[in-house]
Amino acid sequence: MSTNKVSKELFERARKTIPGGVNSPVRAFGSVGGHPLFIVRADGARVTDADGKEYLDFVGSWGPMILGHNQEGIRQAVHEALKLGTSFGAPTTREIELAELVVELVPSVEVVRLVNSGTEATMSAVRLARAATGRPRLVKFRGGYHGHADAFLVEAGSGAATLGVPSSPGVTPGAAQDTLVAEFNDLNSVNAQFEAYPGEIACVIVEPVAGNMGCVPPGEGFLQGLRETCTANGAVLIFDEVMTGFRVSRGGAQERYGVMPDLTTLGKVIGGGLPVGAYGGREDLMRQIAPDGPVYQAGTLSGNPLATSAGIAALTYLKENPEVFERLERRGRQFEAGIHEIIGEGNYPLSWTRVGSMASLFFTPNEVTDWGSAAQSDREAFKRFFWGMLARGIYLAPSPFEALFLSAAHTEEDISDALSATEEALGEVFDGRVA
Ligand code: KE4
Repeated sequence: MSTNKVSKELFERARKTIPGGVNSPVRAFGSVGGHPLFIVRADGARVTDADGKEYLDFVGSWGPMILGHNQEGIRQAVHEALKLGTSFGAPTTREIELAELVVELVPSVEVVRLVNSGTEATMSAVRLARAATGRPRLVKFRGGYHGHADAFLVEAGSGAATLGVPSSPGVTPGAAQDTLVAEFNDLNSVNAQFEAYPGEIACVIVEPVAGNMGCVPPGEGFLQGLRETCTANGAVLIFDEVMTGFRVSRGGAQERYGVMPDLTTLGKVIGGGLPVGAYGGREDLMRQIAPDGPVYQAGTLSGNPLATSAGIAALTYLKENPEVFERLERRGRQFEAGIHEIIGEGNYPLSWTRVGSMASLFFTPNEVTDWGSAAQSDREAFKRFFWGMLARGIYLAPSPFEALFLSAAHTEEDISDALSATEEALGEVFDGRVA
């Protein structure tokens, strides 16, 4: 358990005025116990907590920090934007620049609307799909997480799964009744929903690489199968690329796997660490969004000048330095090779998944392909591993159902250090016991 005195005191103070002392549940260390670290600064691949301790960071603010923390170009861009004011409530040039970058980099996006979070992006994309098709139902996947809008809090992943409330109180039957659940990597379970509800399903929303049950790659043909099923049934295919966008390749999962959705939702990297989300895709769909069309969606701070300046800096860097993805892939391969060496031929009851610079070490010896297999993870063992890594200066997401993220700031030596810590921590967790 962390004995970080100042963080502990801050947490006790925070709990007095903020639910759980945090502004997003998964940060509360609920599934690993103890109290969260209060972070006071971050640079490159490292974060520093309120007790002055520095950690090698594999949370990366849950995905946005693909260039590392406090990246020079992003910091400068925000600094310059700040001199001109913080919010105007009027259109700005930067919104055009960011929209043009998204359209240029994300293959299927022709028109895009900027919002303030991934949740806003996904809830708006589903609203659009329902409006465009005149159908009420959506299909999501067990363990998939698309933010906290009512319709998604059914068998949700990420913090909802971590806290054991995958279907949250407060979500009324009316809000949840149109949400159908299928199994990730199981096309039959998707087709079964279309057969059960012919002509009623507006969309399928999928994390093309699941990241909220841990990192679970799509099986061969799964994404293409979803594409064909949605086309055959006149349903909208939504790739929720809030996590995978600009991460698993510059053009996201749709570029990596060559499957084009009708709508794409984005977040995290698009804002360079400031609050930006976006949804976009086929022009015939997006032109139905107000004020072009009747589908209403709005936001006071959507396209905010500071946030868009950070997003433009982040995406411009990725556009102009495509070799970043090769570097991320090399670091990912280095990490993977080290993990495979540690796991060996069943030394430990663990399995590893990775897509580019997002990965997961699952505390189950079986291959993880969906929520059912991910949920077999030994949560107690993960908890001991988490604290063992923290004690060695490695900051992982405090949940067995999250991905770890590498950034362009992680060096070969950083990965080597993380592997040494992993080997030691696993030795402790399993008492040096071979599985
Ligand atoms: P936000 O509303 O948190 O910006 O985005 C929601 C969202 C939508 N879609 C996907 C695929 C996502 O991963 C997320 C948010 N991811 C979690 C981490 N697994 C955010 C962390 C948190 O809830 O604090």
